[in-house]
Amino acid sequence: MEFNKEKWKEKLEERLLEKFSVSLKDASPFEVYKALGETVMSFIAKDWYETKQEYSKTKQAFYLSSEFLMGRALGNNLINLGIDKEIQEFLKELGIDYNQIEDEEEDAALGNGGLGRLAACFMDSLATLNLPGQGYSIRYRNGIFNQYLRDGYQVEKPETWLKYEDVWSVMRPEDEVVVNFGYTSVRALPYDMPIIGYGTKNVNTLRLWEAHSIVDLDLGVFNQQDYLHATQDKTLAEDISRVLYPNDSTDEGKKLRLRQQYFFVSASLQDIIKKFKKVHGREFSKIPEFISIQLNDTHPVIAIPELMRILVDVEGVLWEDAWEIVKKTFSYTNHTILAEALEKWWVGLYQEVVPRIFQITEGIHNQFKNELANLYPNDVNKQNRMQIIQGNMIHMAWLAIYGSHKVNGVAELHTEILKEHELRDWYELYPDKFLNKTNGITQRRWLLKSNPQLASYITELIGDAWIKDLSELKKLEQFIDDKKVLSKIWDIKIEKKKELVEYLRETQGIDINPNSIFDVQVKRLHEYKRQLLNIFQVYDLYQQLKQNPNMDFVPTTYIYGAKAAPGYKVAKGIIRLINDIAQIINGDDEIKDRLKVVFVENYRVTVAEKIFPAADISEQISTAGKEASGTGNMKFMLNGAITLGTLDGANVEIAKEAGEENEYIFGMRVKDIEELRKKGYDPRFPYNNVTGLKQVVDALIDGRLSDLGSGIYREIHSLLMERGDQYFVLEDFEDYRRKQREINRDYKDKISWAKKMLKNIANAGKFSSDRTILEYANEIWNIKETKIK
Ligand code: AZC
Repeated sequence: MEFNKEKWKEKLEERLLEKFSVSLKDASPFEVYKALGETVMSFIAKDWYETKQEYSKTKQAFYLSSEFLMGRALGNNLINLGIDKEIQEFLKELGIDYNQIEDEEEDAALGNGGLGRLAACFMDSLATLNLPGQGYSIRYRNGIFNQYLRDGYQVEKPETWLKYEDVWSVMRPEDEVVVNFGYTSVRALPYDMPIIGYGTKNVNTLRLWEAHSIVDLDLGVFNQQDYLHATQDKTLAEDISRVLYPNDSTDEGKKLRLRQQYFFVSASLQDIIKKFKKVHGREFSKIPEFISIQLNDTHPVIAIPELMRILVDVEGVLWEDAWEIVKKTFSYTNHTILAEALEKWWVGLYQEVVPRIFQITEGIHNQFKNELANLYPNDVNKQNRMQIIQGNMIHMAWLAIYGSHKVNGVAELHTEILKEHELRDWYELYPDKFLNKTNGITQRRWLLKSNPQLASYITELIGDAWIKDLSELKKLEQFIDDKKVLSKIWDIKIEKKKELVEYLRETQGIDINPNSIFDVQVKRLHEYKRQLLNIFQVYDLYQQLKQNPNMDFVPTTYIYGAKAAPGYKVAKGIIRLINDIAQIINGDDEIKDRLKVVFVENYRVTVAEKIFPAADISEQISTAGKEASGTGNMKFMLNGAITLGTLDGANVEIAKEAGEENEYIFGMRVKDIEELRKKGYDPRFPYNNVTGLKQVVDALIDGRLSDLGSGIYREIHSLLMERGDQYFVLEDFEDYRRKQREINRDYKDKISWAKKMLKNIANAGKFSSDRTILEYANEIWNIKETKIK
């Protein structure tokens, strides 16, 4: 976008006056933020409108996701419009600090973790690539909770991003629809957010539905002074979009959750079909030619029976014809092999919440049951395993696979495991449905925005084409022996570490040595991600430094950031354990500055933008086979951190791209785990035989550490020692510790370390979400670039 300073100033002043009756020089940072946001909205309005017009004529992909973890929009929008520097400069001239303005924005945190953030990166790539794609979800009034620490334990407080309204949302009452549940109906009111592509006029849309009651107040009741009763209906309806379920990779199975899912899915499909009819009339057989719908995990899978309902009940299409349309329209992404995350709904509940949808689901189930009986007449077990309704449970993943034309995993290893194990029956039945789509991240937010120093240095070296084509980074390899370049990327890393140090001093009052190694693990807290392995190693290291004060050792700071699902006791215990150990180590004067442990409170997108650029080591240490892909691992790599990881998820591909010699790979592989399981794993073996391990594990129960009486340390101890150490923490400990020592030695050689950094950056090209999205567009959705002039 062309930047005209006078015009911006005029608009901004006008907004401030109209909205707050304040002049630019007296406006508060909040007022400037609001007015600036609205000014951006006014400048993109026309392009947004034209994008919608153009897209309506062509095939579109709709991304149905219960989560979009967007983070802040202002900075990203200005960058994508290509006016970020100009705005910063212009505000500076007016005596306004841009950073202060940016900090007025709350994160739009409508997601839990990887799955939600992936959806957000996909939105950015779709718009940047001029692809006709739109997101649909729920406008949760409260996103993921804010995390605070009290005595080292997590406490949750509601997140309130809409408290002062959101400048990036436009209400569209003309597109409101009604969603019918068994017992009641609610209004679904859409709000659109613009998704501004980088260096293009295209502005895509993320549509979020808000729930409202049909009758806001029951006047009859209200007149009898029974106010609570009168507002009951309103509250019940509004509950639907009130709060995001704070679970990552586990399935809650609650009624409200099912209502949320059906609510946004039904509203979205009604919307999609209404728009289709406007252009194509009643030629429903053309739906797959113009519409592709991606189901992001099992959460929106109820869309399959819902489209059947719309076609059969509302539009009068024959069941058989409708089913053909459905199968060609949907595709499904699986994000996990953890059994507890594959959603299953209890028949009774499903029937109560969406009775008509239950009948249709049963119809689909019966149809498939007959197919199975014909396919496998001699294998009743297999028939039973594959049924959509089994006993009194509805298997949403099975419904998804049966009703989709494509099914994908999110990294090569993950897709292979699905095909060989979890979804083996299905892969045998439908080999052509299965494909892999390795995840990616947008380099606009995760390098250009979060690390402007490294971004502009890269541009200085190889030009700026990488911003739209990340494979360009490969050109950096020509500098692998260039000492000047190597020392510059080292210096940039130090600069970013200093910025993080400053931030953590301000927000948490901690002092960190910027010359120490920053070893970082940021992600949701889950046993399979093994934050426990990490902190065990730290505790062991602490003992060694105490016993051997002259040990040759580069000072190291271990940084953690993680939210635990509020009901996940063990995860919360691990947070307490990290903070407990942090307090001991950080408070030990003999250790000062050699070893430090920091738990960053309330880890979220905005904090992540400060952490990734400052990391030296990227901890990706999940039990092999458990992490479907990971995407944080890609953000670290792009910013020159070296992976310390197991061969799990996308780590496998990261190591392959950068060369295994440029990462620190350790621990059991998937096949080692299979073998050990067969043989029988006894955690007492490493416990008794690995030097130092026993004293680390026993610290949980011998009084050296304290869970303040909650009993959770004993529980963790028992999970390891008596209940089989499911995630092989003890088994992998020794190899992990060995790699940690190697890192500490290698870090001293600055040039060879910087070479590793450069190798990682140069080979991060594959992990752009642009590459991922192009694969989806070409191999699943069949959508084409539609550029606005
Ligand atoms: C995550 C996976 O755990 C992670 O490995 C993957 O990178 C990410 O999806 C994106 O594909 N799964 C979730 O976040 N799941 C939920 C329900 O939050």
